[in-house]
Amino acid sequence: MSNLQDWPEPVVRVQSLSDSGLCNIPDRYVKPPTERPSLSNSHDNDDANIPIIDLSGLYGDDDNLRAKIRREISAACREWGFFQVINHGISPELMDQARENWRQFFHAPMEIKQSYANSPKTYEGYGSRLGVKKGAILDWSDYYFLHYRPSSLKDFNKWPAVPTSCREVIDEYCKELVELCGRLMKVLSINLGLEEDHLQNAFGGENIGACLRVNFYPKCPQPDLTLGLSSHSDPGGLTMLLPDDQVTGLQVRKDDRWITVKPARHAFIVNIGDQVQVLSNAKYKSVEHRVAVNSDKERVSLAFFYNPKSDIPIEPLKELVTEENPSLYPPMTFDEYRLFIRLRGPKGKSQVESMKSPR
Ligand SMILES: O=C(O)CCC(=O)C(=O)O
Repeated sequence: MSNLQDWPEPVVRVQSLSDSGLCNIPDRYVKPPTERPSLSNSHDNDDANIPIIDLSGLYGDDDNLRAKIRREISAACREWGFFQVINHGISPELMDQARENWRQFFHAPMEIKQSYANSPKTYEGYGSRLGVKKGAILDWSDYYFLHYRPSSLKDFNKWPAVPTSCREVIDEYCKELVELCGRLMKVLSINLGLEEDHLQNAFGGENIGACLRVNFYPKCPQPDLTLGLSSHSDPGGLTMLLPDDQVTGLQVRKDDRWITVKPARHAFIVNIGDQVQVLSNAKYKSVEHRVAVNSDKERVSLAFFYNPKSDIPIEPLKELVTEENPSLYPPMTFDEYRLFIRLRGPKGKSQVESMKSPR
């Protein structure tokens, strides 16, 4: 893993570039024309949106309502791989506090942020690029990455101490999200025709992994030439995204279009990751998404990743493999799998596609 020891070039903070007031972005942020967020293939002005699902009935005792919500989730997983959940049980105040604490962190003096600078070995801390390819075209964003689970990887010293409430709020926020993901995992498992704990057990039961990446997208003087985050599917299991409450930017690929997500108030945006695609033998698919930036407003988002235990083999569940639907993927641990993105950075769906077993 020696090529993950350090960044191949000096790290430049995108926030510093943005704050310098430059009019033209440096060449290394300029995307090839086919990858730019051109208005002709993105649809932020139409009504298209990912499904919004009200979870309140999931916790009550109305069986019909619960069945209806499960059906809505099933359709969203099959048709979109992305949906928003409202009335999910996590307090709106906690969501706002979590986002606000991170906004304050990104507005803290640079020397404080630099004291958390990350390396590609674990990615933990304050970072400004994904992937270690020398000369790569970079994304217009900074981020902070931290581990929440397993407990052996959770290290408060690697979490920001600024603002002072940050660690406590993030701890509470992540705890609530682990519970919400556990509830969604049961729904997905039942919807796949399995026992309700089956999918969770395939993730390693209680020993799941969970981490948080907080994305900070500074204002960009030439937003039509670059992306805040290049197209990718998430390598893990499930992602729970808390988007900015003021600024849109997330785009989801639907067929050959890019749909700009219009977030519902205090919703989480849920998406299927590559590990659920593998376990479900592609009944559910992870979906490409990317982030556009803009010249007027910065944007903050919190992406919480709920992942399988990192050292157990993940392969299609035998209940979902039949003669007509043979296993599409060989077993691979999540540790092995995520090396790809740690080395190469976001690359559409190329990783999960490249895994397909030869036929
Ligand atoms: O900022 C966003 O809306 C999306 C972030 C994302 O896709 C990620 O962190 O993987």
